[in-house]
Amino acid sequence: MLELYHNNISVCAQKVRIALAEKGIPWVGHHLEFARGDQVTPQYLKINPRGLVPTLVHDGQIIIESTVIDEYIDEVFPEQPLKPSDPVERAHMRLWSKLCDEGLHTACASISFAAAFARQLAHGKTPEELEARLAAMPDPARRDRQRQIILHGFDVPFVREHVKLYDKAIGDMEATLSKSDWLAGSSFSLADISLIPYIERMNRLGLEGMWAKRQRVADWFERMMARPSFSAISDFDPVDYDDRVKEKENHWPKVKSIIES
Ligand SMILES: N[C@@H](CCC(=O)N[C@@H](CS)C(=O)NCC(=O)O)C(=O)O
Repeated sequence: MLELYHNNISVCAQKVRIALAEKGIPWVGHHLEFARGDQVTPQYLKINPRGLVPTLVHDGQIIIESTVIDEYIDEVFPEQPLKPSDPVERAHMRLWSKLCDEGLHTACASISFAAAFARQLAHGKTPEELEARLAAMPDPARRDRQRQIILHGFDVPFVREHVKLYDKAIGDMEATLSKSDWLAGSSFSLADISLIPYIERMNRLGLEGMWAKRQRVADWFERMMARPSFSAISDFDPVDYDDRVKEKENHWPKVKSIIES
């Protein structure tokens, strides 16, 4: 049996749900609500000491980290392979995964927090309750980033750097997609799966201006949304944190000014 500890709008959980959907593998979900701290309860920390989702439990074996989980799924369920057969393309695929793990993910968290989640986390909590919730996070760096964004939003220097990092990553996607249909080369792969949630997150935050002049990224995103596996994102409505703010708020002028600075 496959059990997935996840959150409906977590980008890393979306990566795993898309891989499972591409393979048509059934799974049982355990939804964790971030704002109330389900991910930092002593019980969950025993399964994932980082206090993060996703966590996959396969026949009792615990696998953490979305990139590792996606490769695991592809190895254990080899039908409909999601890794290119060509070693060079496989190396390219892993470079895209590394981009997510080594920078884009943190940038995504900063932008999402500044645009939406900081207010949602603080909502209804006394300063003491908010501090207690932050203090429960196992990663002090992540905790400190969230504290600063709650206070200063997009004006925190590292948030501005993260906006620029994101813009560069989308520029790199545009350059790659001018040479091949898919990010790793000639076939849809875990590289595309890794990036879909990060583009959809910006879309939901109303920051699609990031690829307004990047036609190949726009076309690629249309193709990704047309795949049946996109339901692994679109069928899962926000429960606590809500990234669908584009109808209510416009953060694009601020983000655009950071990109152009
Ligand atoms: N490198 C990890 C990152 C996991 C991660 O950051 N998960 C976020 C959701 S996308 C989370 O659990 N956040 C909870 C929190 O910040 O308290 C992975 O790829 O699985």
